Amino acid sequence: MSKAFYITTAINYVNGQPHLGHAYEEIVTDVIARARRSLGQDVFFLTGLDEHGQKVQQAAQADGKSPQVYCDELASDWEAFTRKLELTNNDFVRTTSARHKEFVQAILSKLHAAGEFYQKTYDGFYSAREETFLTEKDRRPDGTFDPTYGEVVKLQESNYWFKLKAHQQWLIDYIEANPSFVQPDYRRNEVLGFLKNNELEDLCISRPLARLNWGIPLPFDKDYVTYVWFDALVNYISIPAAHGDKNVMTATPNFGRGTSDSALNLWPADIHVIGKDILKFHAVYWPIMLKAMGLTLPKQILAHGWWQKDGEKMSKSTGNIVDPVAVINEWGVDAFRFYVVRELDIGPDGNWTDAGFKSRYQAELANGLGNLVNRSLSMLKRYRNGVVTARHDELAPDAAKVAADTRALLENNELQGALQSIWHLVNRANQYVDQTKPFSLAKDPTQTRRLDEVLYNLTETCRVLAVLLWPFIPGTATKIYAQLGLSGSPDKYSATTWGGLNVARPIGEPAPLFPRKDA
Ligand code: ME8
Repeated sequence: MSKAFYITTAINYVNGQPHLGHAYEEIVTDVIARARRSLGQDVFFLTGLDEHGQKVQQAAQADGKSPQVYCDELASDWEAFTRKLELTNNDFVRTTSARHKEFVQAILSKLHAAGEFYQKTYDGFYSAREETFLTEKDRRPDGTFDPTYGEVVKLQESNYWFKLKAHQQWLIDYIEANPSFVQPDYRRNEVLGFLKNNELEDLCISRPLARLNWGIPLPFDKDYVTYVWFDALVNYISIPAAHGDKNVMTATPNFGRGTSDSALNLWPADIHVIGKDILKFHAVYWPIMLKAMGLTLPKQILAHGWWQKDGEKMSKSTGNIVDPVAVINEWGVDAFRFYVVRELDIGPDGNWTDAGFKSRYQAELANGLGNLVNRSLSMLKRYRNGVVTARHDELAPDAAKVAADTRALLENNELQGALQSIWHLVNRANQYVDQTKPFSLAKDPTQTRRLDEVLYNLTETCRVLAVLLWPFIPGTATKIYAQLGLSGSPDKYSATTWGGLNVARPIGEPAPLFPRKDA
């Protein structure tokens, strides 16, 4: 089986309900996955949950539940959330599942046998909030630690450590030789800067049971569980292994899962989509872990920025949050999907404002796209009983240019740019209505032919737009197809070719795509 385009999100901590940041990452990844499928690629999209570690154990405790019960309850909310966002993920990983835990243990055994770990007593500082060991170098000039670490305590503890240090120069060389490995460029420079200016510390991969019991037991020492990040990163290969991916199985010869007849070919991942805060884990620790396992590196780590609301950090405690489910219930999932991708390019930080959301809804969705489709189809219904007669190519060059530009942007994961490109066609077609004035042509018996031409151009443009929009707002794209009386789904980019409309077959019923909300 040929290799699929394999794309992942970070796996989300199940210590609460999904928020705007999670929704954004999932939608960006889904748009890329859908776009690649539309362009003809076989795609495997993986998302899921990070269920171990201290954060989850503490959240469960605060809720008076055992961690497993707590995770099981929340996992069903998170899975429902993937459907709410209309994600097309092919699998959903939970790090407490047997398929994942067994694989992590197989990897740990292999690395242990290969001498990649050693045991030592650590004497230093520890941030419980970030579950991380700190050194003198982490102190700020005034001697304190960054407040993001929360309370920092002195700690003396014996643990297992993974040898990272030895690979520092190799990683620098790799990132320099592969400019697309970390994107955008400024994130790549950040990683290179970090690697060149700091000596890498080895990574502590265990936590003593006495302090934390919510984790995967180390297969070679029953007194320890696995550090949550070592467990979590491995999800990107444990799921391919569960699907029998031979590229991953070579790294774990003793691992018994997977059947060859249904085996998928996934690894290496084409894109890991992550937020900027977890870049070091993905661009430093993960490549070195893979190298030690004898596996190829992912092709790209694509880091997006962080959302704020009204210019302030989002936080449950201050109530400054955006609840994606509430927005979707009020405005529809496509309005939400559209806004987050149109508003924020993959890379910089973004700012949610309710006014900005409403303004894009009104201007771009209701008055732009919605109005174009509704007036085009309503005029065809009124003047021609819903039937276009003959093909006409006046807007064909505009549609072809936008389709070509959009394709190039999609292939480069420039989703915001792709939407801007698509809106050139929306605006061009709305302008075409104003210029050709079909409502005046309809009153003039000598203009019958011209009206036919104009209506064809408008209707066909709506069809092409449905195909272009499908990765972003699939429900709306499907509604446009249905209103055009077309069977099937607008999910193949090749259908952007001009002339696909059924001549002489009536369209369906026009209905507003984005109802105006005047409140
Ligand atoms: O970090 N804006 O999980 P997580 C944009 N379990 N993105 C945001 C955001 C915001 N305000 N807040 C969070 C974890 N994110 C680990 C990952 S992967 C092997 C393990 C993004 O639930 C964040 O950057 O804290 C990350 O990519 C994702 O949401 C999950 O964050």
